[in-house]
Amino acid sequence: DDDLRTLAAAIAAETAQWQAAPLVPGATTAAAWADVTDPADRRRVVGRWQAADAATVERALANAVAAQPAWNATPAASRAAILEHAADVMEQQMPKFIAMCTREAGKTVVDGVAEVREAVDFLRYYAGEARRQFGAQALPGPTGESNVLQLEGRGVFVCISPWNFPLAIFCGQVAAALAAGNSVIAKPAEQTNLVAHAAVKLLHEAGIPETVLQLLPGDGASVGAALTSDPRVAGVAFTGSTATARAINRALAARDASIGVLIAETGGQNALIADSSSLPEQVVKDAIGSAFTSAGQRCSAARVLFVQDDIADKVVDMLAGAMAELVVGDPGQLSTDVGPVIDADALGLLEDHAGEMAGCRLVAQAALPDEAAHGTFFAPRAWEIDSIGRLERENFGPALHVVRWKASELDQVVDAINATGFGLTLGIHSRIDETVERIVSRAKVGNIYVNRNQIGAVVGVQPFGGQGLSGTGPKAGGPHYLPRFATEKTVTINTTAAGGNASLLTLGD
Ligand code: UN1
Repeated sequence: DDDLRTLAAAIAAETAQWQAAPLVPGATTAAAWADVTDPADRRRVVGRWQAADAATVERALANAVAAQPAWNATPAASRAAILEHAADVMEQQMPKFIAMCTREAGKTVVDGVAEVREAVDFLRYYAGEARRQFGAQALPGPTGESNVLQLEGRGVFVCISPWNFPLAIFCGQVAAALAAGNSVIAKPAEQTNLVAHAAVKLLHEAGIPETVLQLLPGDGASVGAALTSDPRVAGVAFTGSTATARAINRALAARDASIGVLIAETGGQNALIADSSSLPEQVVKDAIGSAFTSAGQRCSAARVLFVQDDIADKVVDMLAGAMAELVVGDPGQLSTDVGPVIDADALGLLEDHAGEMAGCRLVAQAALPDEAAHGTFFAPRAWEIDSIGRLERENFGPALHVVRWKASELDQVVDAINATGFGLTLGIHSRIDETVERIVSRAKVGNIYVNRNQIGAVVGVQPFGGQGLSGTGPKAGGPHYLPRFATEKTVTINTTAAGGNASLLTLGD
């Protein structure tokens, strides 16, 4: 706690005005600057940013194409070493990056620590995976022949990252694409350009060439669409809404000269199933942690708590009591549990949802402090509803729903969750092994958490990502992610031919 207090003081001392502009060698953007304001208090300007214009996008693509062969030819271990160095530097600059996450994205201090930790973990993890997976692999074959399989970069990769993990997911996508030998054009979410800009600067200082990693702030309709429709782009890593993933997929498919790959992590309609053998205190604690941490703005967050009827009254009462204790407010204060939502649009969608829930029983609503009036805050709420199918969309914020179920309905509960089409996280609370196994085998989801909270997947430990409407895979922070950013090359050499070509056997080391 003392460490946290020291950190909070260091964060509070970070009062710089930050800037984000395109980072594209050889281009000058004349576009106007826009203010960035603090989600906790919209009167506070924390910096300004500038969107890339069309000429800057074009220059970035040309730079990226020209830079990729030399980067791809750089040994994977050298690429990894740069990313590992960047991870060390980022760790040293933790207060600055946490302050950016707090002031630009409204993250609490505790969330900010987790955010920087995860970014550092991603940099180190994909560096390690590049060292492990990118050496040439000799394959067995007939005598007189050598067969080698090697991974290399696909070309130019575009990384389109979300505002809810403005540093962690940004660094995860970029690190994987770079480690695999691609040149990268990063287009961060418009809400969080400042932290992305600082991350790119840090990576450049660590040794990534400026044409190998470029930053293009801007909106999806102009900058994003210009990138994804361009046949020079070999692949796109995207985290965000299912609708945007579909649009990117269509844009990639429509290009005549190139097919392109999409690696997408998208939304969820995540459930927590608690049966009557579970402990109500633990169910409530984990439901609250999973639904309201990060103001519910995680794709992994719990949205629907399915509670078995014989413990439902107790759980609902305890949930209401615990929600009344939630401290909503300034994310820079260590006492705050729930900060603001990202912007006025997000708040509007949540208020619309509250309107749609008007006919349902409101289980609880946390209190908003007076200062919240200046920020984009949504009071955490829980409603009782009759079925998960009643939710028409993912409600990306501190909104939880409770559904009661009877012992005979376990399979129907899982089928109803599957029927949403989303398949990201699932929480199970039960002390009956058969029940857990039955749910695990039937559920079409990517990450299942038993008797604990269902957020906070750890890089390399809990590979993260969903199925169906929740994403294409492979899972971030897992062993299959990095190869998806690469293309495979098989080289077969006749070793009996004059000259032997024996020296080629070290190809790709
Ligand atoms: C997301 O919200 O986009 O498991 C991903 C977690 C995080 C990933 C969430 N590691 O909550």
